[in-house]
Amino acid sequence: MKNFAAQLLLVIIYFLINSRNGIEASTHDNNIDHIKYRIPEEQPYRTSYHFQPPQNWMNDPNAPMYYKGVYHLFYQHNPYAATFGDIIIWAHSVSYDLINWIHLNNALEPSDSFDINSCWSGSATILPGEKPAILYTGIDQNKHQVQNLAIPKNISDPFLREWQKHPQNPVMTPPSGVEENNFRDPSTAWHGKDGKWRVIIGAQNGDEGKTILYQSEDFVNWTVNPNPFFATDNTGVCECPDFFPVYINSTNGVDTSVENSSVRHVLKISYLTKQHDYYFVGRYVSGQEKFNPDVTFTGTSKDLRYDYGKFYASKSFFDYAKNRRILWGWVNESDTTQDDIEKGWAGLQTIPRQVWLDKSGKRLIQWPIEEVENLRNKQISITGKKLEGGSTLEISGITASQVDVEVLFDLPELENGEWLEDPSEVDPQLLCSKQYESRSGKIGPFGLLALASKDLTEQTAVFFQIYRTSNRYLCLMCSDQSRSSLRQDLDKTTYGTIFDIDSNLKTISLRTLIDKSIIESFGDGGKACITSRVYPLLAIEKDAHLYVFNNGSQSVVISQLDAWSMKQAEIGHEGNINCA
Ligand code: DQQ
Repeated sequence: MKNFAAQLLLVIIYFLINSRNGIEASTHDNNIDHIKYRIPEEQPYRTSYHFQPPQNWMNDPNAPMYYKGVYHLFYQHNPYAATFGDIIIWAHSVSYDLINWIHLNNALEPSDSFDINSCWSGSATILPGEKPAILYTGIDQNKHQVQNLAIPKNISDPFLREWQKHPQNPVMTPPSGVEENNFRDPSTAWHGKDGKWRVIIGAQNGDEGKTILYQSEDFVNWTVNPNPFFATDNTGVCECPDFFPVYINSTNGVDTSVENSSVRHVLKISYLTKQHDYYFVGRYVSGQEKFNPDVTFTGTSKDLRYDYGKFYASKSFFDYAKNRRILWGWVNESDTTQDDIEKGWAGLQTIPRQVWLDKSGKRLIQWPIEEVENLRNKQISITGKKLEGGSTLEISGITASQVDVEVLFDLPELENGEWLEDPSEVDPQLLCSKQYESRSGKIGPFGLLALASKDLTEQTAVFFQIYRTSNRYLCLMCSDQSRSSLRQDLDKTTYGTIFDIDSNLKTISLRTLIDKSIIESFGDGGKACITSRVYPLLAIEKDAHLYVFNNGSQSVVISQLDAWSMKQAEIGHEGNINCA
């Protein structure tokens, strides 16, 4: 008996030691079968400064707004599981700086025939007299999609904790020429010069994806415009449309209702069949209630996207406190559903981005909001360091699993770039699929190896490579997840995009926000963005490393590199903040 007790004790001690150590294998052990997963409570992948609900599933950001000194974020949430569910509600959090968050009670839950089967996405509009109003999609008792109105119970509460649904709901039902189950996601409304409100709704009819415009004088009674505001073929439903003006010559944001010669307009559509957010710069023809994009949708890699990685159902708002337009986007998982369930959560929001129109007038620039810099802690800097082709340099002394890194590379003569015969034929994602060591690059590939293990068996390479054609220069930007984890069951798609660069370009910048299982990269000052979700087995916590590398035949110089370990954001329930 004594013997049995001793044996039992040994088994328990063995078990405890192994579960504490988490991963058993050494960093040189490539055989996945020998690697034991960390116990879920240790949560090495839960982010420390990105917005996440306390638990369970999150998808689209909803109704972001600034109201009486407080930022609001609502989001699509399954309160019961870490998977998308039959019942989706609006969860609600508030913040004073868009980085530290207080979770409040749910704002909208199914309650009436017009939303009894879920409260889907929608947007906020601040009505005259500083009165916020929300338009959202209800899945009604027949499982049809309808639009509903909700207003705060008490507008003197800056947290806007309680919302009441309007007695005239639904305020919009599927019009003719729109499928009953493909009519959703009202945008923020704008106020026309004729005093009427306008809002667009995502829709589909057969092969045609479209956005439908409604008008109203009182925000309750809405009339549909018979002609689509914007339409494309073979794209599925146009989810979560976002429509807003941008200044032609300023990084400042502008209120959604502004329409004059200083602004252009942007329409963003989340195409269901593509699962990407595409945007179009163009002209809003207010008299005809139409949007004319400067370039049409091609369904190829030429179309402009906010982000070339995981990023969907985004929504922007005008932050009148700081005169800027802020963009939120949902970052989906690359992990398996089973692992999401075991971790107990799924879905992130990006770090909010400021957006403005590039000087070229052709594309948007995105940059992490300045408030994220308040989390910057220990700093490491490198200046004037030459990186010969084939070299790798570790950026040590920072917490590589939780870091903000900005690198400015001095470029050699662009004439030395790789020749590209016909850029219109290029699929950047395909071009990125070759790993950087086997690329025969001249200027590049150079960039960062993020969330890398010491022996580099795990790494996510975020890099540039410069190309030239007969009349212009191009930069390929890639995020290669193929070696992001020793696990085989993850989505490891490699992402990429290619963009024009100025023939006089002497430097190019790369900023990357790394946070446990997310890598958000901003190329060339925010011209191109790629967000990745990665789940390394080895490169976690103290075993994560960060490197800068060059594998082109030409050397590049790190003109300036700054990397900061990032502090944890304070995200938690009211009265219980501290747990991200
Ligand atoms: N997510 C919502 C819909 C929207 C989709 C449902 C986009 O309203 O079209 O959670 O991700």
